[in-house]
Amino acid sequence: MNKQVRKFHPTLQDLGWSHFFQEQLSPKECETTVPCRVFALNRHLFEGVGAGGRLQCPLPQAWRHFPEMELPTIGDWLLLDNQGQPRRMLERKSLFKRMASGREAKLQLMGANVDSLFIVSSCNQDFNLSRLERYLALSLDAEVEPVVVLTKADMVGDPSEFLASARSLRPGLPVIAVNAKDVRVHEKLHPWCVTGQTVALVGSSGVGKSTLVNTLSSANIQETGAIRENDAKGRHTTTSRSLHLLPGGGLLLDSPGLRELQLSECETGVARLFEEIETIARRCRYSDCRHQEEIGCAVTDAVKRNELDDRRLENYLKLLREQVHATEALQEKRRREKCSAKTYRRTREQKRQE
Ligand SMILES: Nc1nc2c(ncn2[C@@H]2O[C@H](COP(=O)(O)OP(=O)(O)OP(=O)(O)O)[C@@H](O)[C@H]2O)c(=O)[nH]1
Ligand SMILES: [Mg+2]
Ligand SMILES: [Zn+2]
Repeated sequence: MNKQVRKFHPTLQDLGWSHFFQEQLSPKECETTVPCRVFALNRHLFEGVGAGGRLQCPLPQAWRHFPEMELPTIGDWLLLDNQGQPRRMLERKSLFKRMASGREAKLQLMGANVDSLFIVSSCNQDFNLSRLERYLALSLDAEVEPVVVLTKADMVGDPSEFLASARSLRPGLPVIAVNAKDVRVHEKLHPWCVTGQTVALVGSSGVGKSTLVNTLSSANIQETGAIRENDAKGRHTTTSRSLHLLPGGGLLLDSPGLRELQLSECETGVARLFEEIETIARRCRYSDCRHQEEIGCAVTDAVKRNELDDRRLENYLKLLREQVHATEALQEKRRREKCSAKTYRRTREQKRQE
């Protein structure tokens, strides 16, 4: 099929549609609605793509009171009625979320129905194992395959040290060094960028996420920006999330660079990533051992015997503490919202009876 035609008239399968979503439709919905995937969101206005092409439409007024988790994010599937109005959102196959930056305890959805995650970092000062572990925990929690993409390999003589360090984070983890500006990146990332598969790009600002989108789409669709020379930090060029259909198949979700990924409700991901520490911890004398120099702590013993990396243990403990804090803050917020929703309904009921 001609590449241009394919780009503008995608089938639902090109857009990531599968049995998982089809099975959620009632016989009536099959007749009266059409599915549409969220490609971009601007407050309450969404841009979607379906088999009929691209459309822009506001989200229903009533949805504005929905909790964050029930509001659509990039990558979600919506069912539209024959007026083109969204009727409902379909259950997600996967979801990435984090604690929003700022003081208020708030969840931020980062993308839905993603098949693999490109954790992008560069062969420069951005490279940081503890930061990579945060993203790995995020993907393992969402049961999405992680791939570490190390950009700017062309800027270092030999990227093998970066590759080896990243590979040490998890057995079998795919780690690929690339020059994001070089067309050969297609070959290297092809296994994940196939028709109907959605890949999300995450990482700090300036690591080359949008550059990868441009090279993989063979087009200049995303703005890119130079990094600061002294510390290799980016300038937050991309400011909103967006989904892009690749001419050769596959979808890429570009996101703004994160200063720091604050995980939320990600206990399973942390446990999966640090499985070896949790296994050693079963041998600690006390079941509530905090692995901080307590008597009979098998974990700190393993560090002393050089069987466990001190940095990795520190990061594990830090992520666990953050999880407890984030979960408590979110539970408290949800309790408050439940109370105010009840009051809202009661007042509305009273007004109706008057
Ligand atoms: N030499 C080289 N430069 C690269 C590579 N990848 C990205 N760049 C450059 O790095 C700078 C930042 O790239 P962007 O694609 O804007 O980075 P980003 O991750 O999208 O950044 P934000 O949108 O701010 O999150 C640009 O000047 C790119 O040309 C690479 O592999 N090699
Ligand atoms: Mg960008
Ligand atoms: Zn212990």
